[in-house]
Amino acid sequence: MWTTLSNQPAVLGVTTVIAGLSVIWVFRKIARKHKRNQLRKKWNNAGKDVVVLHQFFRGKYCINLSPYAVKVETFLRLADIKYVVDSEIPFGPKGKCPWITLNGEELGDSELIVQKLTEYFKADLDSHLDTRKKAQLETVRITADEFVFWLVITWRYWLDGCESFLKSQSFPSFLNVTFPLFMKRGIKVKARYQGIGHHTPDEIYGMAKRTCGALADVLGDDPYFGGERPSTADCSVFGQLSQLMWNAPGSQYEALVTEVYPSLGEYCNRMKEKIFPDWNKLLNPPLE
Ligand SMILES: N[C@@H](CCC(=O)N[C@@H](CS)C(=O)NCC(=O)O)C(=O)O
Repeated sequence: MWTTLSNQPAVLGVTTVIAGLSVIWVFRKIARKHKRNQLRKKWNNAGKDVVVLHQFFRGKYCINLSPYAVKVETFLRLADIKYVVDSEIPFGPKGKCPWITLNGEELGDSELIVQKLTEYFKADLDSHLDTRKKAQLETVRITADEFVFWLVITWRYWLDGCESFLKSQSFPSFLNVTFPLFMKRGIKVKARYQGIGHHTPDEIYGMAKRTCGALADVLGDDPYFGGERPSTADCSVFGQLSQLMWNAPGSQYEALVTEVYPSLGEYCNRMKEKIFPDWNKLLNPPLE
């Protein structure tokens, strides 16, 4: 026996605490599963071919803090697909936000969602583009979804410690304190794995500036990346740029689209006005 009589109460105490925490953990898991099942019934009753878009709560200036949620909502509107929003369960089958429920089927990942909706609703936003332009816009989309995203979140959550970002959200006070604590560390680790986290803040800003410059050059004098009409790639670019435009108040990252490359800021406003005439009403709190 490895315990002695003198440390038996301590061992008993630790065992009791572990057992207590395990019971709480199991109950929380069951409660969550039950809640999700209840909500699932509600989502399944949204109506045939009505998309339930699961995403984070709305922000003060931008309709979402997730660029991918803005992307999917933009696509839904451009494709004229009926949808309702759920913000109770923002993380989906792949542990990421956003995700959708369509006719009882759950689907994660913005890109797979857009592909599925394009096929299912026969809603091709790119039918006016030739093969070469489509290919060019696919590389623009990948730049936005897979590179701009990392630049922005590395700065937002780690380098800036959530300071500018929190000004753009209506979080309850306890979250304003706890959110930076876990996000700063979490994103630092992820950014290191991705690779971007090994660069200096100046190098990361330099990359963001060059990428925004390239996007501004691709846009040129056109109103949208798709030319006269927004394309699928516009959903992604708008999703990512919306984070600089509205979720980075007073920062040098916001200035990238308002001062350094103002055509990108004008583009954001153009997309907002065309696709979300009710933008201000969607905000939290709504703007009159
Ligand atoms: N490739 C995914 C990325 C989604 C994603 O990374 N969403 C973020 C919020 S903006 C998220 O859920 N992060 C939580 C995590 O990575 O654990 C998509 O296109 O939907």
